[in-house]
Amino acid sequence: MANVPLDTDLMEHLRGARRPVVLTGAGMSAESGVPTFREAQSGLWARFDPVELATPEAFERHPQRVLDWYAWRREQVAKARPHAGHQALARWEAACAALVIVTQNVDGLHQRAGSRNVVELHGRIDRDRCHHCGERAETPARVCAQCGGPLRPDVVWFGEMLPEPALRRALGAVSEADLVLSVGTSTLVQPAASLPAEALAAGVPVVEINPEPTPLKGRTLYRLRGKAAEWLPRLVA
Ligand code: BJW
Repeated sequence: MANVPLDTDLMEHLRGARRPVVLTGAGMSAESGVPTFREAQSGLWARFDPVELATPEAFERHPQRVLDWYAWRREQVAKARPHAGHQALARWEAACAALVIVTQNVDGLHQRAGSRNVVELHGRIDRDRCHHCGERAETPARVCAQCGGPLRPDVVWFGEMLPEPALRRALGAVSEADLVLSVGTSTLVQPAASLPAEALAAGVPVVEINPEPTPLKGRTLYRLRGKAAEWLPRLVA
């Protein structure tokens, strides 16, 4: 928990970091009221089948079912507000312009807290794009203005490639990082999960903030058990 004394090595890594990368997952938004995916009781996948809702095949078979589910999730995201952890990361970026946030989250909460250097690996839930040609929809509509294809949320579903520029930026930032924070992610979904693993393989310190264990392991891993909104303001004073 957040009242345990901080390891001196860890504090030195944090204070000395010149090119930090922060990887965030659904747990980062949990305290803002956005549900995670894989938690046993409260996770979305405990109540809904991802194969039926978060794959291109599901959208092709039952488009309205998928659109209705995303409309419900968009309402949740619209109500959410950034918390003290998001704000701490925005302050860190103000003090360290090289900081990069690589997020798997689709909710835009980092930007709403003031972070600018944010790489979105899994897209954005508040935008639509064409399922056929990929063109983003600028105004609400059902079909694409370019090709007439069906519009869908601009997120990355299972079996789909991540946006190439975002993945390239994330890989580049991690390859140059001198510290990686992995916050609120189960590190189960590829390729995002490989980012902290690559840093550990290169001997770069990785600080993990999570109330639960994850598969990450390595000599340079520091595990902080607890929640993002408790730990981050303490790490980034
Ligand atoms: C707290 C907290 C608090 C709670 N504070 N912490 C190699 C091997 C095996 C499989 C694959 C592979 N490569 C690709 C795959 C397939 C697949 C994959 O990885 N599957 C695994 C499940 C096995 N990956 C893909 O399909 C990806 N595409 C791809 O790789 O293309 C090439 C390819 C395709 C097919 C085959 C091979 C190559 C695309 C992945 C897209 C993921 N999409 C989703 C939905 C996004 C849209 C939407 O929002 O609807 O993205 S699924 C979901 O998982 C969402 C998340 O971004 C993502 C990651 O989840 P995350 O963020 O880690 O959340 P949780 O819930 O898992 O964990 C939350 C954590 O927070 C927990 O640990 C809690 O304890 C913690 N927590 N409260 C801090 N307050």
